[in-house]
Amino acid sequence: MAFEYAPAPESRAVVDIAPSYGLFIDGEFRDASDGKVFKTLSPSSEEVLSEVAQGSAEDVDAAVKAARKAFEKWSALPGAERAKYLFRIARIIQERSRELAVLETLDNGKPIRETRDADLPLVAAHFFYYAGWADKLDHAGYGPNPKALGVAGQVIPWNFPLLMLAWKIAPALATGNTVVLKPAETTPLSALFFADICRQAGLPKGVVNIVTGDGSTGAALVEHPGVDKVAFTGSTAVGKAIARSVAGTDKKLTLELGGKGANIVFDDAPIDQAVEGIVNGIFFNQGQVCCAGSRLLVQESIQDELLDALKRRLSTLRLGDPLDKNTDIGAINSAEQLARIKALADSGEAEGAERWAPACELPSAGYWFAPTLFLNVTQAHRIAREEIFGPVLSVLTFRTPAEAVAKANNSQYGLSAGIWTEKGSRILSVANSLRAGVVWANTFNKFDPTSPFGGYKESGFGREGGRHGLEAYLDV
Ligand code: TAP
Repeated sequence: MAFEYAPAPESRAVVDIAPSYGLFIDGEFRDASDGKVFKTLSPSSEEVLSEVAQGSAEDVDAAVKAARKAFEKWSALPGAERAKYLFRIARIIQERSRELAVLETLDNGKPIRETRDADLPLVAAHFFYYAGWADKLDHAGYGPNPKALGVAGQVIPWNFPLLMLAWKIAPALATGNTVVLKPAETTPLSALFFADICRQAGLPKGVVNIVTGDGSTGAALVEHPGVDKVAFTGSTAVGKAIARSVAGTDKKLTLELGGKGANIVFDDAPIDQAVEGIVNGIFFNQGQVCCAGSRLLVQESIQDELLDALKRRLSTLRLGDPLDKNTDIGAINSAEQLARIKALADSGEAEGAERWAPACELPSAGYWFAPTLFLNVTQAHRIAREEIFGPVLSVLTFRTPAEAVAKANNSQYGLSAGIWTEKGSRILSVANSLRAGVVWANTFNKFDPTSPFGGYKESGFGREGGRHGLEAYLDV
């Protein structure tokens, strides 16, 4: 692993971060009602990037009222008119994508190569895709004149801050809803830049409101009686608490929660291609991906060959400055998340799995974790059962396809899986037996706005993306 830092060519000078930001309510930035603020920092350097308003219950109330007021006109606009705003937002995102990519990398810690080549193109694509639906809702298969639900309260996590915002806001606006969105406490900045883009696009006041804050701000939003629809992405624990708080109300709810994806490699798989897919499956975004391929299931007969190739490949990954275009592994998003990853990795060793990582020197400032493999993992180990949400791969073996399916399905989660084989018939039969919302064949972590995404079991319910993603925001 190489650790000589080239000076970051994607200079942070392309983004102008203000020393402080307010809440975006009714088309204006304003301070929190009680004047409270919190700091957001760069996880790769621990440098404070900005101070952000901490939204109170009173602020959430003001945002929901603004969204309610805006709803009447927004939902009554012809779909083609709403589409114009969404297309405009999509184009501005494309125009400002370099600035947004650098901003996201600074606030989140993920490599610029990912924000530039994956996050930002997908964000724009999502707005373009749902802009295209806005005037075709009568043809979406939900009968004539499907109606918007009203005010959507949306709570998102820190792992794909702008992309999760796009997944939530684009379909909500296309279908005529208005929104109040709460970004994660550690990554509020791209949502606030998005608020500025809404102003730039001339979006009517109150259609999009951004209330920054911590979990208490999220709870105030979810519990607000003026919210008609709650959309949440985050941990299964918080998702369960939200489901309880929404129970007994007439709020609609969709939950996108955790995962423990199985990446299954059969003995006829092309090894080099599979190794790239395994690396992409678990080390993309430092493994902080709900659908990460965090369990490798490898057929016993090719175990040695595959693991040798995988170790060689891991030794070439570059960890370091996320603004360097050559960086493969960036920083972990927060000190809390790093502590969670360390604790679970320690449990792997304590329970008897064999830990392996390439020779690796971690930067002294910031939050870092070396790409790590665990061998000789059993299904009982915590690292095989619990979501680590970090760059840690648990390796298990199997002999037959039936055993692979049984092990893959032996999880409280059911979000994603991958299959590596040359046999098309095997892809179809294994995919049909997997209880996973998304199954990739001979690839991993491929996203497209036209494809529905979501889970089974404790990974949540409801689908985002594609035509199915409209249903979550329509009274059908
Ligand atoms: P959470 O703690 O669940 O946070 C997610 C969001 O909910 C954040 O905005 C958070 O605010 C807010 N929140 C916290 N407590 C709340 C409450 N009681 N009521 C309402 N909102 C509340 O998760 P995290 O630590 O940010 O993210 C890691 C976890 O999220 C992982 O387990 C991962 O699996 C899951 N995740 C799942 C997906 C999908 S698509 N299934 C995607 C990303 C992440 P603060 O940030 O201020 O705490």
